[in-house]
Amino acid sequence: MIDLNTKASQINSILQGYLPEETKEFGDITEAMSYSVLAGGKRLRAIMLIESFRLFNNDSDMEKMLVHPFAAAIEFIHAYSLVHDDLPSMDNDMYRRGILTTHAKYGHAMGVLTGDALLNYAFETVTATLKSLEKLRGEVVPELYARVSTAANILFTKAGYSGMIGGQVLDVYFPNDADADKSLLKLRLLKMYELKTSNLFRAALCAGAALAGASEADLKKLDSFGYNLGLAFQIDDDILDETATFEQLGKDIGSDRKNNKLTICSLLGIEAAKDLSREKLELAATTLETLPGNKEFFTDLIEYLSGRKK
Ligand code: GRG
Repeated sequence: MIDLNTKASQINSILQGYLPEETKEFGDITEAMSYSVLAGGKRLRAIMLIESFRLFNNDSDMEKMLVHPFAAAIEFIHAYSLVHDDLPSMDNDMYRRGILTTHAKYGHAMGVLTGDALLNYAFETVTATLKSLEKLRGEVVPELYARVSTAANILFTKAGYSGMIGGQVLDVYFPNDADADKSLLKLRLLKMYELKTSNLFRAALCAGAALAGASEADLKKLDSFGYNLGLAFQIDDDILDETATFEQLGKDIGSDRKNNKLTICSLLGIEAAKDLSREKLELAATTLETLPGNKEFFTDLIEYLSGRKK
């Protein structure tokens, strides 16, 4: 069985290495960036990015010099999305990962700026890898430039207006129209979940594989795998928001109900939501079978996700 805690600790070391050095030269911004990133978290996206690379490639130098910065960058993007999602103009949450949210600790403006800085810093981190390519092979290898630019494009597109941000737009402006047709509401919710949550899963899997030199056909399979994994993850997130405790989640529970949000749980009921999550994980498992490499990690990940408690 996978040891996600050990893997998360390895990611924390990587993140510490890539975060900017703390300085008061620009007020609290570097402290708030570290606070938001290092607060904890399962580090699933970074772990998936590295494990996806390993399905196709076992070059440990390349993993360290190219894949680790991308793993750090996806956690910077994820952290920024959480910081902004917690703002008063969005979900207005005071706790995340067991501690005060960034805006609750540093003030509203610093919450906005910290999210902005983390997104920008993700871009700085991945583009800096271009400088290390020569060191990796002793010469400029165009193929590696192509891989980095493909991976960066995947990451920032999936996180952008037609990806994760687009999903947040649907989330914030999605009408809680209880009278609308149930199957239409379900379709709209699943589209929003795909955009908001599946897209960073897809980005992790496809960017890691692109860095490894995976084929277009395998990237498509990973995209589908990440789609279903992300949907199951978000459905379970909704279920946990209803059923878990503050101690388990490290954040206020019942947040969706507090914000009068329509979720797959409020629409279908908890049992049907659990069935839907299982169905998505089964689809993910079927796609996984068609991928090359040692898939033990991802098989275990599906197992973990089918019973996750936090
Ligand atoms: C662009 C502002 C903005 C938001 C984008 C991702 C997102 C939309 C908002 C964050 C809040 C949220 C409920 C996102 C859905 C994805 C999700 C379940 C995030 C929590 O991920 P975990 O459980 O978090 O992996 P940890 O703390 O473990 O890293």
